[in-house]
Amino acid sequence: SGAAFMSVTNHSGADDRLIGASADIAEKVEFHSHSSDANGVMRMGKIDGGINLESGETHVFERGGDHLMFMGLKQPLVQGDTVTVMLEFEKAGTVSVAVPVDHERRP
Ligand SMILES: [Cu+2]
Repeated sequence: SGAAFMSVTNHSGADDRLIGASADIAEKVEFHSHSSDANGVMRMGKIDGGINLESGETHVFERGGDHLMFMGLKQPLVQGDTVTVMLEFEKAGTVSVAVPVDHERRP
């Protein structure tokens, strides 16, 4: 699997909701969150029901926080390639995002 990070800002002037994502390179793309359990161990879990984005709001997907998870990669992610991710919004519809593959970036 692989993960993608980005920040998404709602410039539409109306409240919206990010309800799904997809990419050609993966069977499916899920929204995940990170949280620490009672023992301080970080666990990630699927975010159900999408992500609310009020007008003007920015949602950040970042390492150690919420992220897009590519499940069932169909091909290796090659350094320097660009992956097209389709974000699906309740009102704005589908928006495509070009995500550069970067195996070297660290927080
Ligand atoms: Cu994940």
